[in-house]
Amino acid sequence: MPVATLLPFTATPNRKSVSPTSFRLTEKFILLLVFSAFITLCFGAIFFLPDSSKLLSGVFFRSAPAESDPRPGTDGDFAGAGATGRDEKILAKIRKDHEKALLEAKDTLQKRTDEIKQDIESEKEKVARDGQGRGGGGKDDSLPEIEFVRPPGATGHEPSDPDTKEKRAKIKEMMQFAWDNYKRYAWGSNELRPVSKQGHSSNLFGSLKGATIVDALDTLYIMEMYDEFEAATEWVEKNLDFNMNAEISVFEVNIRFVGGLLSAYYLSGKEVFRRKAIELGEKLLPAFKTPTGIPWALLNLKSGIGRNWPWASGGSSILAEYGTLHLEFIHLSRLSGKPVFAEKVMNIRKVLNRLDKPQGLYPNYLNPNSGQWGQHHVSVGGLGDSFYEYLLKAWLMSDKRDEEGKKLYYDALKAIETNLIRKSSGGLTYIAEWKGGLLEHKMGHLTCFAGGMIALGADGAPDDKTGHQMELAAEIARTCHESYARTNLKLGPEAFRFDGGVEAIATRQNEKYFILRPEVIETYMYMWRFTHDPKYRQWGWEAVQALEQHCRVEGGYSGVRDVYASGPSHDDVQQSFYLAETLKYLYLLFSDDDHLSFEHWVFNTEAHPLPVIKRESADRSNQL
Ligand code: DMJ
Repeated sequence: MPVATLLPFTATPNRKSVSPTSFRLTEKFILLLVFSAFITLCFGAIFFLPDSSKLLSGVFFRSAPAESDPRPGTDGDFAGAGATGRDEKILAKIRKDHEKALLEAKDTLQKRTDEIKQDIESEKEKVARDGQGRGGGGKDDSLPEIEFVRPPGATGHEPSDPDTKEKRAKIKEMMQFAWDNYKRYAWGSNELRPVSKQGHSSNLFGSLKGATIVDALDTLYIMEMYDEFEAATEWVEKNLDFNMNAEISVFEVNIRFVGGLLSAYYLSGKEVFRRKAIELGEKLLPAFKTPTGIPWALLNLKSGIGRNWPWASGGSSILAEYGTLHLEFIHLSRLSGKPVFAEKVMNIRKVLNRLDKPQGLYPNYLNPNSGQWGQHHVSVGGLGDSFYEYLLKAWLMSDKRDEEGKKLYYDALKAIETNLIRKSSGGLTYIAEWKGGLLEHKMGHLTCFAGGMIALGADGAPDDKTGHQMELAAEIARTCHESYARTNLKLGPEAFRFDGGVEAIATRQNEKYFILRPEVIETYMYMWRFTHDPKYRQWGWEAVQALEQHCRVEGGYSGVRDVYASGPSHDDVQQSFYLAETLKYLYLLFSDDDHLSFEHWVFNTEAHPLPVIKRESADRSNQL
């Protein structure tokens, strides 16, 4: 049978093509109707649906990575256009930018996963090339040689006062107990289950392993537990592996793993930690591959594909997550000779600088595609906290050269004071949360770190001749102490309220737990260093006693489910931050001030000490 006979009539090759003019009038009418319905639908979708209009202004007009246009106030320049010639130039520019943005957006939308992976690979190669340009190959062995100089105060000496000495020794014993049990029952796992005596992992680390080991390295070192430090180092050398198909939290891995490795390097000078920190840092870089350069919250370490928490407002990234990379990434650039790390975090600032801040406040949610705020929730506790901390510490860590960090911090603090800080009728100062302009009179345990932060910043605070900021820090420390003192177990709840007739008390069942968090003790440590008021050591010691009485179990330390109950119900998790932060801050509270002094060290948000980059050394090496 000839092929032609199998084809439908209109497709017969020999048949003359049907011209539109040969349609009948009714056919033409129907075609016209279908066509106009289609056009209306397209325009309707683009201009009238709220999300689509956001897409237009958000993705298409702002999709070029923020790095590509660092000029401030670009939008404003267009608004003031007056003369015709200038108008035309501006219009031509808008048109050109628009076309470029459309092409980029189309390009991105059409990319398949394998192409995205390819982009990531090219980015990785670029990172390696960057390194080569600075005298080394792309591989680990090509890292620039650097002379290791240990900053002062990595270890301390015994306090002269016997009581303090004894308390400090007790805290070291607690560390020994927490570590030995982890080693015995959960070696290599992320965390220990001290009641059931087995390993535990949360999904924050995907299939990464050894969070407790990496988080504890520097605490072991500063407590001079050298055998344990050696065992931990050996585990890192042989087992710490990042080449896995694991989706991790960029923030958690940065503060615990990158931060822990960096500190271990700066304390011990062992190259393995520098190598591993840089290797992991490079693994995190694909998280920044978003239209704005604001990183994703979650990243698959193998594929380099990122995404945000499904619960985060409109696909947003979280302030405390993308805002808590700065310290580690600056050090990664320093240690690797690769500017890419510092560039990524400086770009985050650029994006933030261009945005309007409601009442000078930073909302917790920011969409990485559009570069626009999500819901207007503001908090100095969960979701916001360490962003503010890193602004201040970026300035301090730069030996006070990072003037932008300084300004951003003090401006933000001013807005927090005006809008969020309140005093209860019983005289307790607290930091409330802000939801679209309305205050929720609740303070989280996490927020209690702010006492320490404000004390640390009080020193260089502009226009603070009266010591107002130090007073504020002391008031917050007192409130947080009250949140402990008003419970049965003398441990603080996850969140406490100042409404419904209560002050500094948790009223909701799901806010009554304590998971060995450090923030209140952290604030005591800072307050002690700045004031030497003995009450801070006394409050710290009360916490030690409560931890010993209610959290110490046969196989380690555990959180408790309800701090108002008559006795503890254990949650069976020994969090890695208990060894990284809680015990370290307690130990430093009972140590002399020159042990990890603030003059030479800045603590990352997981209490990992990073050295201040002294002006002289920065000038010498012409570095950050
Ligand atoms: C730690 O992992 C860090 O301090 C982080 O910034 C938030 N809180 C936990 C401990 O509570």
